[in-house]
Amino acid sequence: MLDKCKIKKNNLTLIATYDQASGKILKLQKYNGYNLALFPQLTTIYISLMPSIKKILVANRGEIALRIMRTAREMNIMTVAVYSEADRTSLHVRYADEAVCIGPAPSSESYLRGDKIIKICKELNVDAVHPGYGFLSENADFARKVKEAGLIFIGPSADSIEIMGSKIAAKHAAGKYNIPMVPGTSSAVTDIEEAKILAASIGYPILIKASAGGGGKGMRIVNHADEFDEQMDRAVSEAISSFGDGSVFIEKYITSPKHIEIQVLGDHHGKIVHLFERECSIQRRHQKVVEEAPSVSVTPEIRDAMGKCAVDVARSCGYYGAGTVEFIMDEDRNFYFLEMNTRLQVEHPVTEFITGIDLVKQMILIAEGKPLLFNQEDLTIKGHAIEVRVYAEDSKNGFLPDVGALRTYVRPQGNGVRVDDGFEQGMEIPIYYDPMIAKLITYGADRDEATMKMVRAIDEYQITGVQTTLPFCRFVMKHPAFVSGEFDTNFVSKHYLTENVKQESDQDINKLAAYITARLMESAKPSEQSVPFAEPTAISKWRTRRHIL
Ligand code: MV4
Repeated sequence: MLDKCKIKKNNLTLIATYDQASGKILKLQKYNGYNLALFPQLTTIYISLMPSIKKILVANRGEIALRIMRTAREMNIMTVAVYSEADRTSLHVRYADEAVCIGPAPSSESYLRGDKIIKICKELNVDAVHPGYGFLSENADFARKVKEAGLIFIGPSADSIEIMGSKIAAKHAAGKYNIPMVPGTSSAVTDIEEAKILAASIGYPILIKASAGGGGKGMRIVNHADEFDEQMDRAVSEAISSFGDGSVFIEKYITSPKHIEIQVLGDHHGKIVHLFERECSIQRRHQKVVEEAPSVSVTPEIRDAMGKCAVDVARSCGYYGAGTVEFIMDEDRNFYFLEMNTRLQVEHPVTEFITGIDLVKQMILIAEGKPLLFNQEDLTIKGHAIEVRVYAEDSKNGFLPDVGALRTYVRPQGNGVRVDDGFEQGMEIPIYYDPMIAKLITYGADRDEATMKMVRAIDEYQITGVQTTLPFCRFVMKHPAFVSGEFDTNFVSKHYLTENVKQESDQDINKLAAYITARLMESAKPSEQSVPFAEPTAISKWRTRRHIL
């Protein structure tokens, strides 16, 4: 929809022809006929035409929905929550100014129903949608439909999401710049014999990756040439069944990498900056458990080089909004671009601590068309932040998912401690969604201080009713490999499973077990359900150490 409007600015009368949906000016003329569109000093007028956001619908649940709403409230923006039937009593529902039930518990019938969400936006006069992470956050089709409905998608363009969603398209785009990539094919494998010749020249082991995969999904390791055909067959058929796209490519397999990612922010005016790195190597089955910023393995020189590469990757797809460029770094500190995540990430708070920048606020300002008000040189790292993810999983028993209610739930507090969660004492952890209970983040002047704060905060955290990954997180904080910084993506298998517990069974079986347990608990009578009260573990033995002198 095109519109014209007259603007008075600095004693000038201007006529702007602009596209209402995007707020973009197509033509800007002085009242007496000059074409002013080429005058960069008029960007302030350009900006003033962008719609300001008064109401945001958060298309997500749990901690991230709350985290987004908190910033919205600080910006005097109204919030709308959507929730599934399983989340009726959730904190994000109570925090929002308005809330709408969008369907039954399964995500496919609720949080993934983009059509329903857009309809609600129209009915409730919503200006913008924040997708959070997961669910619809990297769905290009949803981003496109939001825009077509005249709403603002608080995130990148649908085209950027699409390019980065295809790992082959992403490599292709990034190929326009001088960005280091793991040796391998730059396009989809079409000729198996040709691919085998390449694999032999790169050297085994190699990885076959699905173009539509990412985050560790759709990867296959090939250790020897004689497994190549079999693994290729499997990779292609898995890619077809999981993603509906059988394109795969091959890469040299870096066996002990560090996972380092760079946070970027880009505005609608072509400015892109990076907010340094996050170290995310400590993960289990591609699920991150401990993240920190900055990384002990990144020198100022590497940081600068990696940051520039990340900005170039973002530029290669005309990126705006918040995004993360993922790299792996080998033992010799060579780094390679892997993929770009076109969303706000779970671990974004560590970057917020070390830069002092509220990433959600920046996302909203960017979506309003405002220019970034800082330059790369203005950004510095101050202190050190560590995040641990508290999952309802039994880390002392093969990380089996645990279900149940939070019988005791007392958060740690104090200087440099942040807890992002969506639960309260007494609440049931729904089985339908990610089992993350909370993110615990600590901030200190340096890595030692942040680590010590983390141990203190973990010890203060009182959770009973479900088993959690807190003991594992404490184990990590105290482990010499973590303390020294000499760890990679194999940390858990190298130091934890072998040192502690029996090997876990298949994840699908775990999920099934969790489901059956939940069903059994539902059918149990309330009296049978109640468990004897468990004394929460306290950090002090004060009861036994009171003195009468
Ligand atoms: C790799 C790799 C080694 N070599 N690519 C996993 C997540 C996805 N973004 C890509 N991943 C990997 N790609 C090559 N050529 C090792 C991993 C990897 C990994 C990467 C980051 C964090 C954790 C990981 C755990 C296992 C494997």
